[in-house]
Amino acid sequence: QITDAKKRYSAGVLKYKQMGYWMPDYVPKETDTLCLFRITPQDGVDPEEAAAAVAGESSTATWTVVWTDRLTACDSYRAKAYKCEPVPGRPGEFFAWVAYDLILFEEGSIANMTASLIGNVFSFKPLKAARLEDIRIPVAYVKTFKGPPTGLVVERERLDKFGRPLLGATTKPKLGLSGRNYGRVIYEGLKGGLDFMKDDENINSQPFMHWRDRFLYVMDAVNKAQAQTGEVKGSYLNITAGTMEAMYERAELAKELGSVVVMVDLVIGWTAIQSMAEWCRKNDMVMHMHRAGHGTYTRQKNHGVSFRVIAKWLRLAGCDHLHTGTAVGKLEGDPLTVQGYYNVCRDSYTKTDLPRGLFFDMDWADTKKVMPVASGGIHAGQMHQLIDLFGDDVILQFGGGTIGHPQGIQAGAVANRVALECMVKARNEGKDILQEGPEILKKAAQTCG
Ligand code: CAP
Ligand code: MG
Repeated sequence: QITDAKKRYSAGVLKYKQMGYWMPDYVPKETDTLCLFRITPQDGVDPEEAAAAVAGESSTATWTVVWTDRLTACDSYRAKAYKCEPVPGRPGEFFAWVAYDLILFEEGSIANMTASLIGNVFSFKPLKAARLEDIRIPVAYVKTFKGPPTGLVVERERLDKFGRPLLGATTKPKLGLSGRNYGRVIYEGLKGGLDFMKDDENINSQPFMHWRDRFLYVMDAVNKAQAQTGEVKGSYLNITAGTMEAMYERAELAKELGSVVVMVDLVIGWTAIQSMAEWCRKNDMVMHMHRAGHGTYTRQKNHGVSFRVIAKWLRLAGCDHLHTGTAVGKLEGDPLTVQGYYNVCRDSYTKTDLPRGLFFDMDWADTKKVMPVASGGIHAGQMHQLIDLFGDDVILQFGGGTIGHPQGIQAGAVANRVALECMVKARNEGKDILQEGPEILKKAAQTCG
């Protein structure tokens, strides 16, 4: 029997349908997790078989029937591929819908859910490529997560800032500054009018600047800027490190020095993210998530995981700020798709919206909202486009667009704040900011040198 199965398998003849993973009549339950995969079967592989194989390999199956199947209640444990359709305009690609029973995942664990859904299946030979496009996580499973430690409503209350996007900047150059020079950049940016400054994704504790030096100089700068401006300010202290112990140590010092926010990189992994979110929850700290590394698996249109799925997992795992793209800056992303990511961060109920890439309704059961962060090659001259695309609940982050200002860092920060305020005012007065924006910005620029 095993030799037969191997032959069939090598010849591309799959038997996952026969094994029970293809159920075209299945009506998904409200408590099921639903996944939409984009699959590209190898030549000669039947798409429905491929869809069934995805269901099988991401739940209970291996490449052949095993005797021990009969010792389990296999009907509930098997995932069910219930629909498979060609992707319009993309020959060779198919959408496959798969349903997973609630009992398949441990409560409150993104690590467990992802080990099934993106575990083996992406290197499965009968598929040339596979991409997890979207996911509907049932409200019953949503309720097993605590979500963002602070959430955007409480964050605004703590900052006492309403009715406009928040402004930030990433300190540049990414690497090489000493603690003292670094602190100067933070001070000038905040004093000039930014709400936040930010460590870059790759700054941790390198020979040119030990993390403690960075934290001390940065918090000194934050305190001085707060005293001078009378506003609450913050600087995302990147606590990413090689071990959880080191991250906790760094987070503790950030808190002791009076920081309102800490930052981690996506590359620390799901379990570390959930642990740091729990720490932030207990310590009234905002958690900034930098999505470093995501492009390695979100960018290709036919293989990997869409960022909208990553954003859903991150909202449940718990973060307060999330980099979600800009559509107008230096990094890849089209406006509608990027708006779909913003919906995932900010909606209480994510409605199906195909142009924005949202394939399912999803009830978030009032899970706190994440503040999306727009960054990557943006500058004050795009303020009208950014406000038009993303509205008020967003952090606009200009790194090069602040620190690269011809008249200096503080002047760059002033320019951003002036551009933001004039554009919000124009929008609130009912002006068509997309049309009139550039002219309004030019005039405002004359008022700030
Ligand atoms: C931006 C940035 C951010 C990226 C992240 C950089 O600097 O600091 O890491 O924008 O991308 O290193 O490029 P600039 P995303 O403002 O000077 O471009 O937000 O898409 O995750
Ligand atoms: Mg960066």
